[in-house]
Amino acid sequence: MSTASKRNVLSLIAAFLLSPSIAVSEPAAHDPAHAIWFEQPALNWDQALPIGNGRLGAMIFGGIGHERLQLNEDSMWAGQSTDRFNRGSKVKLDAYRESLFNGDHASVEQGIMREFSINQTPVRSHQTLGDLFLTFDHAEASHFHRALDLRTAVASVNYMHDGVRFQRETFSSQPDQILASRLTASEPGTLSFTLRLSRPEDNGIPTATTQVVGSNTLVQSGQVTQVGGIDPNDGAGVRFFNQVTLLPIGGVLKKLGKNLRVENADSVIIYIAANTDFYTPDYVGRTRAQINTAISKGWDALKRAHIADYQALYHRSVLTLERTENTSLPTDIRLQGVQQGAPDPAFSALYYHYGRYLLISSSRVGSQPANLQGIWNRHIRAPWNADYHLNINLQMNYWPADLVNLSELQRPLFEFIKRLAVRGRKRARENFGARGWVSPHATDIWADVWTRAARPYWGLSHNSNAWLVSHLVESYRFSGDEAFLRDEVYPLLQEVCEFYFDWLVPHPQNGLLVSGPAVSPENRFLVEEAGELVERSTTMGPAMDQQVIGQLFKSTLEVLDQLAITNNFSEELKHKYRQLSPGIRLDENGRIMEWFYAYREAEPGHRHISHLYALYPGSEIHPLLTPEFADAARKTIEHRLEHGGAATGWSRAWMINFMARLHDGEAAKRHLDVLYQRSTSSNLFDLHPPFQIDGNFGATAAIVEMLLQSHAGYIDLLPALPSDWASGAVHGIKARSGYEVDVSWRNGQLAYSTLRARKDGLCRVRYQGRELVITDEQGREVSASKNEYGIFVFDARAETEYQLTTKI
Ligand code: FUC
Repeated sequence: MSTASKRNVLSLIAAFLLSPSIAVSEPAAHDPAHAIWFEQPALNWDQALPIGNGRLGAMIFGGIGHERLQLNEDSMWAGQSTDRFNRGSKVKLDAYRESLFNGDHASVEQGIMREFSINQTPVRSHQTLGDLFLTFDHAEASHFHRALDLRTAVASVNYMHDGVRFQRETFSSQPDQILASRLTASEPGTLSFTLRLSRPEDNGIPTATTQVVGSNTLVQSGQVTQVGGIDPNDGAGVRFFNQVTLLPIGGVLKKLGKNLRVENADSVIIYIAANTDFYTPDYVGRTRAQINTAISKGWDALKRAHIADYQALYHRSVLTLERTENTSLPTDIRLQGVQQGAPDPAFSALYYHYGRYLLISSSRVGSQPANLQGIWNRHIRAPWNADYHLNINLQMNYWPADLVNLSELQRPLFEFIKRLAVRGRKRARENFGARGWVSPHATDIWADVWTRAARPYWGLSHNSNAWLVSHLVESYRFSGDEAFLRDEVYPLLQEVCEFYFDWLVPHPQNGLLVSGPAVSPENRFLVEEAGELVERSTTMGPAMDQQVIGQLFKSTLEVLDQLAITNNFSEELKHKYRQLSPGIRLDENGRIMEWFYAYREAEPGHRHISHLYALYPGSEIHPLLTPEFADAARKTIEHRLEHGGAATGWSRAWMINFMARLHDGEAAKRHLDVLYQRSTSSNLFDLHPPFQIDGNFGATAAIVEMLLQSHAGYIDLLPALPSDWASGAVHGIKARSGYEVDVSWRNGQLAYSTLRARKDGLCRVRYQGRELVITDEQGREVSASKNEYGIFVFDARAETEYQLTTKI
């Protein structure tokens, strides 16, 4: 007997001893709030089911004759970390500013990207790891069922063929960094299939080599390429290694060329591990070790550890909404019902749980931030390269993290921001003659900060540094963690403020500080040049820049106050904040101006609604505290919508948040319904189209914003509850200042709310201006005062739970 076949026999014996008989049964009925399920296989990728551990993921098709596991690893990127430069300088910037103040857009737009952008080298693409295909001997089935159980993060396929019940279960384990799949059959010796590993070509060029190793392993290795870049060295990316090991019980294993064949097995376990040299030079050794550890732990222990790890995050929050007869239908039919207007409030609970599932599965401590497709990308050259777009998309991915009690999943974002800052300092100094650091409108895993854009309307947006650091500030507001504030948040904030101290220039009209040359992300206006209307984008002081910078300055002043810091920086900050030109200015129609000047809009229904940053995710516009701005925001939205605005999935998700922030629950729900109708595939992925995950996350955040808000210095209970959600409950969401909150309501009215305080402090809470009774854990009424806005204020103690009800 050869050593390989001896090993094979030993592993079969070991596997048999470890797992006696495996019961294969009919799938249990799903809890419709926590499962996505179908009665047929996925015909295309948008119907397949995603699993992931933050780094390693798969889309599972659940085919009968052919099963496809489209695999992903989050560091599969083309390109490499290279230092770049361009010809931009502060002198040139100042000249462009001068031209723009004089209304000369043409010369600026002709020159600026040549000097400030490396437009020949595109942002590189995240890429698929490849596909694992299983070809079975049978192609027909009855009683077919495939599902993703959101409570366990296990995807399953279950069907009958020829009197035998077949079942497959697959999960991606975070603790063991492995994908594990188990195939079982109700009759011994009935499992036969061929296993093939492949990877798509890059413009006709093979991208990986596959081989059979020993009797039960397939490996695939290569280096990511991206053919088509101007610079031939630019494409070469990470080196990768992917190992698939089979452990059958019963039956025989055969090598078929580059494939493996299992014949007449009782059950088969497949372990898949993959790594790249992005994380470790020993990516091959790490992969082998992960497979070996999995084999020695065994299926049951791996699955238990996976579920325990996952549930520690998933079980933190639950949303319950009313069920109807549609609720228990398979997800695709249920979605069709929702799209046609059938009542199914609980569908939004499923969407909420799925959003949390997707975040847990695509962003974990130690992984890369979720990209435009999370980690699920089937392409070599993905739409928008599945990159990190910093002019809203990456930020939107993390909108729900704190709200839904998954704060630590933002760690990859924070680490990424720190990496951007490293090169960003060099660029700020060299190109902008500024202190601090700057980041571009889009980047990739290499955290390059060099603008790569041919046109200014998308490339010339530099406020991402301020927008990104606002995520750290917000996270502090939720946790109240002062060490995080002092050690991580404050240094980043200070540097970004310093960048703007040097970047802002006085507007000749009034001497107030404006940002520029800048754009309102991706939008354009019309100006007259030589008697003709021409589309331009570059200007001075667009509203969004002014709002983002204003919010940055204001937050930093609060942080300085909190940390009791007074120094030259704080003095400079106060001075600049006073001098800053306001970001919210109204035009003659009472709408918020998108630009400093009253330009004619080229696309009044544009998907970016950047001048409403101050409404969401910012917090400067509020129906109660700044009603005149809220009114202007509403008019701005109406104008956008009248011209076809919010047409992409992510833009619609933003719209739901706007409506929630305007306390208009009916409109928020209407837009949520439109998102389900126009921008949701049957696996509930958000569609730009194509698939882009930001809309899933944006809408998940919006669902919380409808039920609870805390951005205006107080906890607002049920601020935008739609009549469709007459009764329901949400458990375990978070409010700023360290509160965990449950809210329950009946017939559109608050039933009760529970607040768990993490630290001592004044708690401010409001419910529609109505009288609230607040009791402590002993049921004693807590004395509270009520202010002019109907906000109740009481002294909350750390680690204490308070019950709030309305006075009858
Ligand atoms: C922004 C949007 C596009 C797209 C891209 C990834 O630039 O304007 O619609 O979502 O990001």
